[in-house]
Amino acid sequence: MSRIVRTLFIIATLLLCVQSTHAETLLRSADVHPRDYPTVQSVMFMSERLQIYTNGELAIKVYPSRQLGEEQDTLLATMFGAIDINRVSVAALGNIAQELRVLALPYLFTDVEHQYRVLRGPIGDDILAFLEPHGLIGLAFLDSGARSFYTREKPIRSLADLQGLKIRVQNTDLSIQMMDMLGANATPMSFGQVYESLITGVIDGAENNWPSYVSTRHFEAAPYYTLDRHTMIPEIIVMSKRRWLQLTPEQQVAVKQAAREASLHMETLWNARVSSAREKALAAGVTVIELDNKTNGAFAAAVSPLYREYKEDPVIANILQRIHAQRQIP
Ligand code: GTR
Repeated sequence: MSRIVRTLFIIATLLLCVQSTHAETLLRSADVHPRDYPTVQSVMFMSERLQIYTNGELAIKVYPSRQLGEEQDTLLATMFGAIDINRVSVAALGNIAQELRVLALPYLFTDVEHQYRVLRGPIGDDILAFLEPHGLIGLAFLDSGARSFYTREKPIRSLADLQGLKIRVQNTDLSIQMMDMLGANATPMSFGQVYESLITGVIDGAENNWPSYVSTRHFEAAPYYTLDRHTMIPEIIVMSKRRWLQLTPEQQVAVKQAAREASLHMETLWNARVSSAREKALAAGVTVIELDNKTNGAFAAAVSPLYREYKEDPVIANILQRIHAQRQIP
């Protein structure tokens, strides 16, 4: 089924459901991850809070494991109002609201504290607001750690090892450009296709954080994990603006509050999951490669032209400057 047909199919099915259920109390939420993954658990936590704050008027039903489709498809359905809430990677949103690409730039954050200062403060709020003209309400950011490379046949220990390798990337211009600069052969495809592509050798590797690397079982097919931490692209919870406008002002406040609490709760869920994923991978014999400072520097230098390019956009240049100013605790 082509992507557009698939999306229309999802939209039609969900719109039919809207008419036949008490949809005003049950918000549908999509996620590509399985039920026990922290993002799914975090939106379930949001639902619990929401029920409390609205005296049971609103709750969320999460459809995990790509039940409603791949990330980009469900995002379109969310913009149309056929899906109410969606938990996606910010990378997927950069294709819709250009300004959000700033958060997908490599080596943007010095550490997770820097990322929290940015995302949990006024810069984060301003970035969320960029979504509204596109039919989406940005509710909150969630942890996603750092993305690193993993490969099937040989470990990546230097830039030279990466040259010409077919690396699966999220379907965005920025990640393709980044792989070009690193000398890899970017192969965009949806998340759900990666496992089979690794098994069959259609690609040589991919890149993701510890929890995704393990929950997808990619580590079984690609047992060399190079912790180069090239990006720290957060997750995000968005809501369809069409559905948002149907809520009362009190319900809107409750949704935002519940999302904020889910975002804070995610930190604990995430840290626990990173540890357990790492242990599981190590127990399965995965080889973990840490790069020395010089090699890390070479990776960062290779992708630095991206900054020159993105700074040409005055809006992005301004956000970048504000993000950089948060490197040290102000
Ligand atoms: C994960 C993210 C997913 C999806 C996936 C991917 O880290 O949580 O939403 O974007 O990466 O690589 O497609």
